[in-house]
Amino acid sequence: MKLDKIAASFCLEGIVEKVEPMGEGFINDTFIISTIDSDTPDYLLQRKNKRIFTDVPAMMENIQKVCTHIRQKVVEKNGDPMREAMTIVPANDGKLYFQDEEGEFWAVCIFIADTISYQAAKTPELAFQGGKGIGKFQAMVSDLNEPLTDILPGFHNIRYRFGQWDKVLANDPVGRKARLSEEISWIESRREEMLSFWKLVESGEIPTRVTHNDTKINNILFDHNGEVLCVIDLDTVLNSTCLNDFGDAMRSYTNTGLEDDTDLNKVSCDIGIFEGFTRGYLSETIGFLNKKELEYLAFSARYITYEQVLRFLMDYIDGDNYYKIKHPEHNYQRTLAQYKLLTSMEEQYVEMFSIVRNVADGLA
Ligand code: GN1
Ligand code: MG
Repeated sequence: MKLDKIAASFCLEGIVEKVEPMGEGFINDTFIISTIDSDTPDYLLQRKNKRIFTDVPAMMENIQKVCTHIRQKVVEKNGDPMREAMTIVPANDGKLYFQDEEGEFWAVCIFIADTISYQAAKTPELAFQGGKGIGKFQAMVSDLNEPLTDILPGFHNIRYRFGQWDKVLANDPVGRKARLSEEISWIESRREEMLSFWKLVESGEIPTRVTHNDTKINNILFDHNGEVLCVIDLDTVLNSTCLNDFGDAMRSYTNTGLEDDTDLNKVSCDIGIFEGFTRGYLSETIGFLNKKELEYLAFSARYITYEQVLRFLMDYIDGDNYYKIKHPEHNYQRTLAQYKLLTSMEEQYVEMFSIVRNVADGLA
């Protein structure tokens, strides 16, 4: 189906001028719908990846619940709900999505204009603001009592990931396993350590809360004062541990290189950025995080980075079915770069741990 027809299936204000591709997501396809007049908004149109999101209607319900809740909080604080919250635009039939003739699912939200987004955190100050933004987001949804559907069971659950990993390795569908024994040993040698962290989540010592689960820096919109305006890309809002949001943010913020850098010398964990983000994050969350969460905050950076190494390597061994790739070795390249980041975090872990303790003590 043509993009303009898809756009016309949603309750848009104004006259559509054009629909063009935008961004580089690994999962969905994103387009921007521009409208002719300056007093009507532009929109983001997404084709949701139905292979990964097998229940798009439930996902959109989750997103809507979170957006509605955040909107209310923003209004209570006299903020601007059209800029500080995401606005989902329904289809003409009132549903939160449109399903085309080919069975593809589409969703639209208002494009928040005049914002800044970053691919990397260059300064501790920016990291501080990013940390505050994620902390605020978690604080705002901490009293969201409506249940969310678990649309991605096991998303950041390493026990679940090991289940997938073991199957993919047993099948070895494209015969890549034989030459990856070293890389596979990176995963295996840390299996127990990662599982013992996850057991704390399973036992409830580390509680489950409403979380974002994809807190990369490019999923945050900043304003011109350098403060966080709005957290976007809510596809993965789920009940999980707050630590996953902290850890995933650290995986992207602290990386001095690219997620798929070919020059591994460029990849490392910047401890100043780690500290900046931690300060911002804890300034908003210290009131509700428990002792165990604080104790494992620094570890969560290693946990999520490890999980990402596993996911990229697993997808490579599986024949590249999950992540979009730009060339045949892309997932392998991502694996090496994320592993380099992981080892850099491991080397600096003692320092990361004491930064969290010092910042938390300073706020207590
Ligand atoms: C995916 O689509 P994107 O780029 O926002 C992925 C994240 C990974 C990330 C790797 C639903 O996010 O979990 O960390 O790629 N999202 C899903 O950069 O799997
Ligand atoms: Mg994204």
